[in-house]
Amino acid sequence: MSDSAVKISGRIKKTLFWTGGVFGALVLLMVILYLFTPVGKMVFKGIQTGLIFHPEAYSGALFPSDYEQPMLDRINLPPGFRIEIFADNIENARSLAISDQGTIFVGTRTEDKVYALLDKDGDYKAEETIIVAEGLNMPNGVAFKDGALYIAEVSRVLRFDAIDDRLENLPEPVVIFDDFPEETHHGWKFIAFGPDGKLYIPVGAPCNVCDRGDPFASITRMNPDGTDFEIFARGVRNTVGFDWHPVTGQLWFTDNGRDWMGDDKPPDELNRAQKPGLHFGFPYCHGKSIPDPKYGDKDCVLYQGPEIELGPHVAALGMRFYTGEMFPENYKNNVFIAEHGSWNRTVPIGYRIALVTLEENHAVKYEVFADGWRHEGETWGRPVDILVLPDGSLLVSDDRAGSVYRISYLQP
Ligand SMILES: [Ca+2]
Ligand SMILES: [Ca+2]
Repeated sequence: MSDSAVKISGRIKKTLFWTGGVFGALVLLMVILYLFTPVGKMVFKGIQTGLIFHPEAYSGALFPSDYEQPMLDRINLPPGFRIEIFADNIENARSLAISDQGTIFVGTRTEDKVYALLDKDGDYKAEETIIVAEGLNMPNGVAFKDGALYIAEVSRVLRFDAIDDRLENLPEPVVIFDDFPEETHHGWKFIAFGPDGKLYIPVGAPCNVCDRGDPFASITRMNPDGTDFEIFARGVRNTVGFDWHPVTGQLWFTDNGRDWMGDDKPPDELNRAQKPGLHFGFPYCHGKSIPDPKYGDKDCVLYQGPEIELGPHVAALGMRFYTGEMFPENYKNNVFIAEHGSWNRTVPIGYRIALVTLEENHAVKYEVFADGWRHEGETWGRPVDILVLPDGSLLVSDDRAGSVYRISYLQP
């Protein structure tokens, strides 16, 4: 071979070497990025079989959208309904409660604050936001009773007496209870007062699936002064929303199903507790009849199944019975559910408000009432809680867009 031929062959080898190297590095980078997507994680853990390539599964996963502004023109509602901003720039807006005087309290989970929203002129737009408390540990839960605001942290419950008269000059809180576990996994709490005058407080399971015994995976209750603590219901993985039926007075609650069992199971749940002492299945059984792979030898008939199975991984959080007069008659005493939206599913689901219709004290129908918080692969908002205002309109909190919306109805 001549010298020039050797030179050319050397150059080809070099080019091939570098091309191969760059290509290999790119492939490796793509594999690493894939493993960080929700689908990649499921494939890696063996929960998904086959490498799934569905555009919906990835959009927004690697490069999350920076939409953090409400995009209300994207929301779909039935005819006659409209949605507007009640309050904006409420970072991580979570649970909602209303006082006698109409002050709206908003808890947070990733912030350390609780807000009060004031609509002073009654136009259903809050013109003032007051930080009621800060420096708290996941103060997700807020409730109002007899002039006092109650706030639930992970392990404590605080009470601020005569709150409405003292918003400008906030009182020191009274700690009514400080004995809840300190685990933060599912440790944030939704709270509400029942028709029995007791404060209901769930304790989530501190895990995806585990059996840690009382008081984990339960709904507890106590008097407003923190006395007579007891466990009301067991087998509840993580409820972040409940309400009492306006006629029967029975407790209904959402429960978030476990993760890593595949895209389509288990379902989230809407449950009904007709009496104290029931066990709702977790961690042994999910939905109506899905035994857990880890605790698979239990007969699901032994547990209280849900009233209705909701979408898998939808993250059903806040729920309220519609007790207002503004909406058409067919909404009366039916259930609105805020679905925060999935993270543990190939094709995302949720990011909407669902409606569950009841007949004879049983849930018979589950349908979408409002959607569009996830639009063309971009999640710009995530509904958390719902509150019926005295005029019959609904407030909806959104912890991604940091907003509180109002949904109203006018006969079309
Ligand atoms: Ca106003
Ligand atoms: Ca259950």
